Amino acid sequence: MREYLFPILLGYFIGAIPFSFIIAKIKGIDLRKTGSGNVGGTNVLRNAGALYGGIAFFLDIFKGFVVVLIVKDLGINAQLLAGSFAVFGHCFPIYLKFKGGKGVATTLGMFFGVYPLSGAVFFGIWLLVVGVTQYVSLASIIALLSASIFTLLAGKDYWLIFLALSLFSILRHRSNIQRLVNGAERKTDVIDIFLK
Ligand code: NKO
Repeated sequence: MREYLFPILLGYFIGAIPFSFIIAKIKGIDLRKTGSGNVGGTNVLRNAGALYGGIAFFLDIFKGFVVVLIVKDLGINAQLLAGSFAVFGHCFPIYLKFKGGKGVATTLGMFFGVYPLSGAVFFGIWLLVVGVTQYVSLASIIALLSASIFTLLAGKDYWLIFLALSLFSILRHRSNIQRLVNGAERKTDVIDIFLK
């Protein structure tokens, strides 16, 4: 157990750094009171534009990636723990009274760290769905499931961890799902915002 304490604590405290919240704050925006109210990259993009949104996306992804990288030599279990706790840290950050984001970007970073090809699958599917529908939440849900199923088909024995993390993040999209069903979900033209 003791050898897992380091990955758990590292994952949690790095994952809990609320980069999206901080980046929006630099622009004078309180993310919790703007747009969807979510402290995630999408809400930064929506309200602070491509530069700030891009940096927020990058840092929230990077924290999930880097904790996996740091514990690489400790083996796969340590990597999975560090990555998973980074996602929990992002969702329940001690620095924001435990009210964090939905965990999508940090899960993507963890996927990239543990199994880069699954991260690539996530990224491709996410871009495709967001490009076609402009619903970021829908893109996130489908990309999380696709990357997990890909990991299963690739025969990785940690696929269940990927799927569990994905379901955890999807559960945090309940209000988005409700809006999607009602036709009330906001559209964000991510690709247009970035290319403009
Ligand atoms: O605010 O509730 P909301 O609508 O924000 O947010 C729902 C959303 C929450 O998740 C996020 C993080 C999503 C991270 C996805 C990372 C995908 C990589 C982004 C790179 C963008 C590069 C675009 C280049 C276009 C040319 O589900």
